[in-house]
Amino acid sequence: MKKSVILGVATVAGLAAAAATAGTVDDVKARGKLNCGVTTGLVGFAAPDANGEWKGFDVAVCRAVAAAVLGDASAVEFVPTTGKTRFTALASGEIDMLARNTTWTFSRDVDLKFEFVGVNYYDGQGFMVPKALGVTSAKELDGATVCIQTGTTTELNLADFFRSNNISYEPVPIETNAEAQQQYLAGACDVYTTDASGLAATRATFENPGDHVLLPEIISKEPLGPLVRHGDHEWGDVVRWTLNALVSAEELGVTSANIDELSSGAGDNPEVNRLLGTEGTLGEMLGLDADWAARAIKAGGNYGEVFAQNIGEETPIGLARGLNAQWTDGGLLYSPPFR
Ligand SMILES: N[C@@H](CCC(=O)N[C@@H](CS)C(=O)NCC(=O)O)C(=O)O
Repeated sequence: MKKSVILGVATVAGLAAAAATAGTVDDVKARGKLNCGVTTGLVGFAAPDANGEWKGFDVAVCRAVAAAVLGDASAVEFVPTTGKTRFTALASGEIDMLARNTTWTFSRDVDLKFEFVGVNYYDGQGFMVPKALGVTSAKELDGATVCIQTGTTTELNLADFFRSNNISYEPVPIETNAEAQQQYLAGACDVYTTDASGLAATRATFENPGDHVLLPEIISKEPLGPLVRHGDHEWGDVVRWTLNALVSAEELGVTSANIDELSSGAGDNPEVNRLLGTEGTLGEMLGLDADWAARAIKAGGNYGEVFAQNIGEETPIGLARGLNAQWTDGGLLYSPPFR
């Protein structure tokens, strides 16, 4: 068992090393389409709507990159991946980037040979239980059956948490969120544990969300962000600075409502002008044109607009900005400067 796990990891790293030599920016341009790895479906983050169109907070990152590189936010092939398949899909070159509630960890960066380009959602692992169980703390879960997605940090944190609290659990391994939801609602497990944002998104789709409670414990740090293969720095820069453009746009007050006016050079803030390409040559340095960031921001709005529209307090998912507020509002979002 152990051997096959080690071999599996070695294979992913080997694939990544092989695929990283290719110039992904050129591949994407030549293909005319961005292959973007997402979840198999998590409403609010990445899921097809009634018309089969992918929507969500992570989907917005894919669309922003496609808009920046290809000038078309719809030029994206969304490739569904599970917790287990996502890394092989990226390492093998099947996808150009992964934008799927993936936690930035040491071993994924260093050992699996990926490059996290930033964080688009600061999260932590939580627990959901049926209200009827009467449980008020995760420490009361001794002996519980727990639905848990394989190939995730969730699995590892769960083992750490129960061990350090000297309690035991019985894992019910599952592959996708849809399966977790089904198993949990059918009573196959007492508890569902995953990133708190995933729990909120899952609970929002329940017929009676009020029958389920999120326990107070958040047992880990889960900085979620987009990633690419190690070694292709030009591509890493494109994805990193596209994400930064969305974050900076919010900080600088660039919105869907004023971007057309500001992109015509009407603004008098020099950083906004550099971001939108009316001053300086940042786009050229990235191998793109001057309007790359303006297009990325227009695709779905700035970071705050993307958040509010897909997962914010006015949506059924109802997430507060919390740690994902701008640093100027007491949160952790902090884009390096555009200069
Ligand atoms: N952040 C954790 C967990 C990510 C994860 O797989 N979350 C599940 C539960 S929200 C998910 O995205 N499921 C969607 C799917 O199955 O496609 C990790 O990177 O390992």
